[in-house]
Amino acid sequence: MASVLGDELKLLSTWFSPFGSRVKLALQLKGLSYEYVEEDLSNKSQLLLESNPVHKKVPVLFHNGKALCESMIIVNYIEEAFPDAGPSLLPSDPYERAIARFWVAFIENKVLHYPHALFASIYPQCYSRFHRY
Ligand SMILES: N[C@@H](CCC(=O)N[C@@H](CS)C(=O)NCC(=O)O)C(=O)O
Repeated sequence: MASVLGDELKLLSTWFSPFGSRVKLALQLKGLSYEYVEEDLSNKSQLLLESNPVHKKVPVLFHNGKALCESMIIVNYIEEAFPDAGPSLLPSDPYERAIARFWVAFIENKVLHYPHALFASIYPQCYSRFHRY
């Protein structure tokens, strides 16, 4: 995998997170090397609490030590911060890009949340008390 000179990427996530997998896929498609740190959501690390104080959720991507939260924001950031690495994650045509974003929203609302909700009901200790499930 290509590493961008001087850039250090670290992903904080957990193995079952579809949102973390989304970021892993983007990094891998771009050919960017990164350090992976597994988070234990039943005993959240200081790193997670400090880097995502609003939601306290994974994934969090650290780029040269700066934290980014929310998987789609991270994916868009990867695209913008590394335009020359690997293929573009979205089509260049604005209409095609809008269509791709439509399907991202569809998958987010209709597909991703179901296995996630099931997992949350099995392992409630991994999810916030005020989580929407
Ligand atoms: N909208 C967030 C969702 C992230 C999310 O729900 N992460 C779960 C793991 S799959 C989490 O960290 N849960 C911990 C909690 O709810 O306290 C994103 O896209 O990054």
